[in-house]
Amino acid sequence: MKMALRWFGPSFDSVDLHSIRQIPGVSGVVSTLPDLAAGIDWPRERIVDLKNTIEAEGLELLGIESVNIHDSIKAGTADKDMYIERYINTLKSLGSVGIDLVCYNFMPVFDWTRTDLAKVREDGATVLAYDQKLLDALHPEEMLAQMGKKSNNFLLPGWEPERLGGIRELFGIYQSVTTGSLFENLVYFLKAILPTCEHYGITMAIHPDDPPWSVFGLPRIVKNGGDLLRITQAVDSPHNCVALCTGSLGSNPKNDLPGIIRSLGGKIAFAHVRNLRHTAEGIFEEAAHYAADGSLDMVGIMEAFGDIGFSGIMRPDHGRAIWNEVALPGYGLYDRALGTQYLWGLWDALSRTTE
Ligand code: DNO
Repeated sequence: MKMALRWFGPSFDSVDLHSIRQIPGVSGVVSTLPDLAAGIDWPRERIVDLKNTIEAEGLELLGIESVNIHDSIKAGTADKDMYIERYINTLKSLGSVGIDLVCYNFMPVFDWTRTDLAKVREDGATVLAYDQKLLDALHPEEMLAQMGKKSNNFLLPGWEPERLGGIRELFGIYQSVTTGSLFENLVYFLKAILPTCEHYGITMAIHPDDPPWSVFGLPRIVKNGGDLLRITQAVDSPHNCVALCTGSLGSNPKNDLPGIIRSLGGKIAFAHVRNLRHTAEGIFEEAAHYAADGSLDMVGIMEAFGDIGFSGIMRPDHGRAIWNEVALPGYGLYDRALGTQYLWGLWDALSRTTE
């Protein structure tokens, strides 16, 4: 198992590589080119630059999170093949510089959704939070404006202003898309790209929907263990894998995370491990990685990763904003660094007791 931190690149992240390098047990980062909107063919020299920048600090580029998928592919519109071709070209460039892991999601319009990016906790730390009742009272455009205001002036991953600027049109293209056709569009996409992935040795890791239920009436197809298994079985390839995100799946308390990890086994290529607190149905807030701070069975989760012999890339996920750090919400240095140490602590202790 290798531990990574997510890093958005020098112009988009408050955290520098030098600091990441000083976290014990973190050997690399997963990164992306945040200025390239979904649907753009990534210039190879930009990828080479990113890799060189990371390696110059003694870290590895352990994967790309994410190469986002254009809405035409997800909605299955007439121009989808053009965007799939560009995605394939990007994969070829990534593969040619030795990148072997690509994370993506298949959520219509939005990536992750929260109703608060800085909910103040009793100790003064702030966290990302979600309340279905608040969301139901909002129009998507209002939510977009709120997210923008609370982003600390950072570009939020998956919330590219130029794409979401046309939010009404975006909703329009999904009007006739059902969960069934969204799933078929995912299978169509995977069948088209996996031969390239196999050629270059790139594993695709699909990220669960966050939260794992429909928002604003849009269809969702990556909500639980059954959905993830079905996706991995729909196109049979060792490169068709999963990014197991405990926080996304775990916002629905019905999702038995250790059970899901065991059922997916070797299909998990990438793991985002974080904790959250359930407040009531459809209401949750994020928490420290430390098990007792939230509702998720962090020990059982790490034990399940041990049981499946997990040897992929793991990263801590959204941290609380603490110690006056100003960073991209969820992606400061301090709490994620604490998270890595907790995850390594569990991992080391659990592997000692099972030896
Ligand atoms: C949010 C992240 C997501 C994730 C994408 C994967 O903080 O977990 O943006 O990276 O959904 O494509």
